Amino acid sequence: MQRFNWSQLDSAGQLTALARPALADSADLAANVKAIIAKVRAEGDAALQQFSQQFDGLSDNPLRLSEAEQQRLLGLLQPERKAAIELAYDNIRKFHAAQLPRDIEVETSAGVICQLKSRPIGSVGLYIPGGSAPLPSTVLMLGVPAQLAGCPRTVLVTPPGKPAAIDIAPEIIYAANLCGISEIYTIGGAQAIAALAYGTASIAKVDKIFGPGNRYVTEAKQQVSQDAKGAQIDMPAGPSEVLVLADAEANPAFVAADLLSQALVSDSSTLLDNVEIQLAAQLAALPRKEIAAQALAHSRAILTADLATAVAVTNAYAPEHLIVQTRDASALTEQFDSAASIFVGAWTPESAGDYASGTNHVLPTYGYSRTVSSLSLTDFYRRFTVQQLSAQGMRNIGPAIVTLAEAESLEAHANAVRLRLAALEKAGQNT
Ligand code: HSO
Repeated sequence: MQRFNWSQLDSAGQLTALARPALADSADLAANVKAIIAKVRAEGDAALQQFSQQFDGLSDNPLRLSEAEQQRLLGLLQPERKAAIELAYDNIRKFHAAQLPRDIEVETSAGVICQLKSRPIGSVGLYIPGGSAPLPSTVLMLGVPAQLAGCPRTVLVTPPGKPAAIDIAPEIIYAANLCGISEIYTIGGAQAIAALAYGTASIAKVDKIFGPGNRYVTEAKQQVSQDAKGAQIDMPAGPSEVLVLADAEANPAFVAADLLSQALVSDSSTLLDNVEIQLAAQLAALPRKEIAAQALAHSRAILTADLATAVAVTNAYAPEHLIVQTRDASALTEQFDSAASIFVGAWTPESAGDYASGTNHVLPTYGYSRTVSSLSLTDFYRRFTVQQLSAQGMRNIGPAIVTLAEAESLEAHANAVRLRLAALEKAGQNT
């Protein structure tokens, strides 16, 4: 871990201490992804077959995972995993069900009725990473809100297992089925995003694509979202990040365990020392220690003069996950204005929200949480407005509309109202 003493840094040094590692140069990546998307658009299923052969070693990918195959794979699921998925499903469902949007209606002037309505998005596609790290928890984070919103069609895509077999993790299928999803395709990568966005003979196009993925998937999502004929996407995604804010009373072992990802801010140098000792010990015991060691090499510890400065540093960083391990963690929570998801107190590790507390783990990274919200039920709806003016409403606001339209030199807009006001005047004179 790199250590910084905040009060001894000038403003450039403070910016460096909070800088994210630069995302890799993406010129080549963008071109490769563009080519993959173009091929899927031009050749449809044939392109998907070719990419499946090239990237997954599958010579004849059936693309859609049949009901029989889903049942066969479900037979391999261990009972305790099934129960854990059910517990997580219940909590995520409870928390998201409370987010149901409510239509509103307001009479803004006499005879002028305005409504705000929400309706489920027609078809949504969920991208779930597969291979060595399948993410059934992500199926729940995306599938539960899609189910609650009542999206008429929800499809899931996930890369087939290697070597050359359709061995999708049974946990993914079980979580999907709980969320009412049975349309599952064994495709991954940028080609899967292209298929969802534009459709092929076997896979009908969707309106919006959700879910995390590698650099190819993320780049493909960006590209298809910039095309009106493509598909909307959930949010900009980047590598996962966590910031722990801890004071002298925090348990160094807990802090170290939470930290095996990124940044620690504290007003206690003793805590920083003790966390370093714990980190070394816990790292040695991790099965994927090389990966964790690499992540830790980029991580930093920032010592601040007091807790108020620690809060300010945290707000400036705008972390995806913020873990607060201080004496009065709940009270401090109100002071954070930019973290995407906050974990309060010694008994609340990030893993709680990652899996089973009920909150959503699809969150903005890279400082986007200053303005982009965590995924919620509303992301599965489209919102639109309705307005209706009575004759009285037209009389009441028509003259102001004409004045504003004239101020903007938009004659056609002004005319649409003048004409009606004239008709009302005439009718009024005749009665
Ligand atoms: N921590 C990840 C999400 C995740 N957690 C997947 C477990 N599985 C990014 O928020």
